Amino acid sequence: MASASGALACLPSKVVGGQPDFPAGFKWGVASAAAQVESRQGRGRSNWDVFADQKGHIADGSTNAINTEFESRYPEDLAMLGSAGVNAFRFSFAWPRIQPNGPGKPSEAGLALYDRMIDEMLRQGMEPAATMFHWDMPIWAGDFRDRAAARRLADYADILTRRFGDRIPLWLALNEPNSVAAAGYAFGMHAPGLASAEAAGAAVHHQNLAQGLMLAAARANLPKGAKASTTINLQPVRPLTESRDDAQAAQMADAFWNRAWLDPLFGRGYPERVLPLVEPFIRSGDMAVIAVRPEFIGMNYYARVYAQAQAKSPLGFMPKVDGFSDKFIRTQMLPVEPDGLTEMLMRIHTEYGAPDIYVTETGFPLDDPRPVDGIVRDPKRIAYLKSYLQAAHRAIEQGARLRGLYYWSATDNWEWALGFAKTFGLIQVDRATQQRTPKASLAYYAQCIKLNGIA
Ligand code: IFM
Repeated sequence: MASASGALACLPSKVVGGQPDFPAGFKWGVASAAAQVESRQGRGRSNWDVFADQKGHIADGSTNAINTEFESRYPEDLAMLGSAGVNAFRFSFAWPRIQPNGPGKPSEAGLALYDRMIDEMLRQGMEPAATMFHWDMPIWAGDFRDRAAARRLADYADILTRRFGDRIPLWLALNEPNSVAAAGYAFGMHAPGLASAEAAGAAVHHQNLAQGLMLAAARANLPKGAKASTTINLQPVRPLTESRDDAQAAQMADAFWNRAWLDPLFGRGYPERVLPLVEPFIRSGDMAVIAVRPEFIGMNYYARVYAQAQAKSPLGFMPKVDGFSDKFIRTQMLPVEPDGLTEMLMRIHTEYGAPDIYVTETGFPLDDPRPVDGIVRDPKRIAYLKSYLQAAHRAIEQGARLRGLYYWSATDNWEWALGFAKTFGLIQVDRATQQRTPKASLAYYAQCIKLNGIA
């Protein structure tokens, strides 16, 4: 097996001896999600299986049937990360593996698989951080138009936190409910492929409700010291152009993308602009369930969003990630905007009562070369990662209580509707052979971890 220390040889020489320091106990993590790495073997059918099996939904014509076979190959991946000094691993449970055929009693085989995985993370020196729901919904559970999905997720959260609460100190109820509501229910690009304002409003409120119920179950079950919150894809929003329409679109986009999740979670109710969408679904008592006021928040950050007014869009705007593309350095799908990370961290810090923050994802999809001498050389990823670490550190200097950062992703994987062509990993996975090869960026990350600073 190739190792991260082997990859050190191909790093630029200046990388050693950097600073500044990160806080003591900082989590240097990597992130992953079941639906993007595990195969379908041994689990029930999911909403994403249905979506991926329909022609035309996945850009490269692939499906998620095999992925990187993490469910059997995890010891190799975790060993490679452990040898690089990675001290935290964010993964998700596959709900269709835990409750494959219906509500109620979970599958013992499914639970036992995660017992083994978690034990292996701990053995490799990595603190597990668990996402309970990262988009893969068993088909029996329906979708978020149905309020009952919230109760089903709460039962699932109860099962998980009872079984694994003793070994997992950091829990996240949902991953990016805003991406789910936007891509899956407003814009039809992700499962379940809906494009309507009504479906989007239901998906906002029922996910917020699910989150509140899941966190109540977690709080009842978790031992002292274990923390539970959620993860949102938080991005500063700007208008695409200087037009008045785009300025208004940006306000709506910020309300839908950021504030429809943060505001009710911290007890402030829904922002006014989003109310007409969610109001039909709110029942008495819901807002109190949703107002969890968590002690930390998970934030995924890649780049800013640029809002364009569009009358035909169910939400009145379209999000553009690369609005001013000529001004940006671009990866395979996103611009590189480190300063947006500082901005968003500071916004959470100042507007939401200075909670602890974990950047639960950030990363860069690049056209990586084939390995040479057991290493994939990816100098751009190193440069981008360095700039994001610097941006994160600037926020710490300004007071943000950033406690950890999880690079997305541990390995190359299945990027949902974009298939396998977008590669984010610190470890390359050869699709034909499943061979794992470390990238130079993993060795760079290892140096940062060792310094607890920026190499
Ligand atoms: O791959 C996704 C992940 O599942 C959720 N956050 C964004 C990543 C990159 O697009």
